[in-house]
Amino acid sequence: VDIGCHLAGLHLSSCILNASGPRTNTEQQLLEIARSSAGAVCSKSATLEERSGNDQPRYTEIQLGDRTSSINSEGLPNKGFAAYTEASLLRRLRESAEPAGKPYILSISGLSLQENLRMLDLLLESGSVEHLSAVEVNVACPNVPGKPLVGYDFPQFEAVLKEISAHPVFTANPTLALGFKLPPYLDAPLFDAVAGMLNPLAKSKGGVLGYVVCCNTLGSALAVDVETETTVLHPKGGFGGLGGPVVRYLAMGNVSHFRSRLDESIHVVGCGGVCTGEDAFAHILCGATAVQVATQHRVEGPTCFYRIAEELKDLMRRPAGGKLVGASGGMPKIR
Ligand code: RRO
Repeated sequence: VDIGCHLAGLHLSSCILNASGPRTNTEQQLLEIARSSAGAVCSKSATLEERSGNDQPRYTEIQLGDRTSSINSEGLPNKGFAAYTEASLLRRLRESAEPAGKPYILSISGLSLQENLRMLDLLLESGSVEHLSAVEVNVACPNVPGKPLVGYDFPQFEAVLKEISAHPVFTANPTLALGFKLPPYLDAPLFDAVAGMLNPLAKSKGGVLGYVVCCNTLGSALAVDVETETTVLHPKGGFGGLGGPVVRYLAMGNVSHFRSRLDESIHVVGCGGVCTGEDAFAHILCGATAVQVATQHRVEGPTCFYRIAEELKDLMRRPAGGKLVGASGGMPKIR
């Protein structure tokens, strides 16, 4: 059974890959993903300069049955843009990649449009760009104090989409894929509005947009400890981004809403609550071409990519035989 896929011109030997965020900060962590069964390696969202992130405690887990969800307020801790694009890291990733040629996706999350454009300038100038498969622009971090979420501020979002997709690094490197990691949306007019901004950037319209990820964590989640009568997390008044199985149905709704509205040449990557092969298949039925794993990767480690892939293959071998139809815009049948 082949669970590979073609995502925005890239070939992934498995449609299950890691999400930016958990276990993606250090070179060691990225190399472990390269050696794992993940279909691609995706870095922690980079800023121009290294950041240590918000104060501790900034992460908590929520257990419902045997499923683990999470709330985080990490605050964009990362090693800085240079660390994720330096030649030695890219060489070690290539040497460790199993199978060879596994795509490497650089996630960026500049604190301003100018910072994102500056990182793309540096990429254009560097020799690293030829060893990079995709740039995934995160417009959905809920946790940086004083920085409202770009994906919810439509005038700002539209400027970001236009300027980033017009950057010469993409025209100079036609195989370099561009993706955007979106926040979750909750209302049909918002899906219409965002799809209306994304569709003009499609490759079929002469643009460079290859994919979107649906979705980042759901912001403004609040966990409280009833013993101490305090918030569980410290930064930003205790609020953080909710991820994992508790948001899976919302993520799948976002996948389906975007799949039905976006140009066929813009792929949708599902992200939210994927713990099992069945969860991955459910995302694919909603229209996902590939799925990213975040909280479960953090909890289980990179062996999760092998387990989830094997579970998905077992599902595909059923007599009823699911087909991985996400790339062709598959929708679940309406009962
Ligand atoms: O680092 C974070 O606090 C963080 C980021 Br950049 C993000 O995009 N999503 C999230 O849940 N946490």
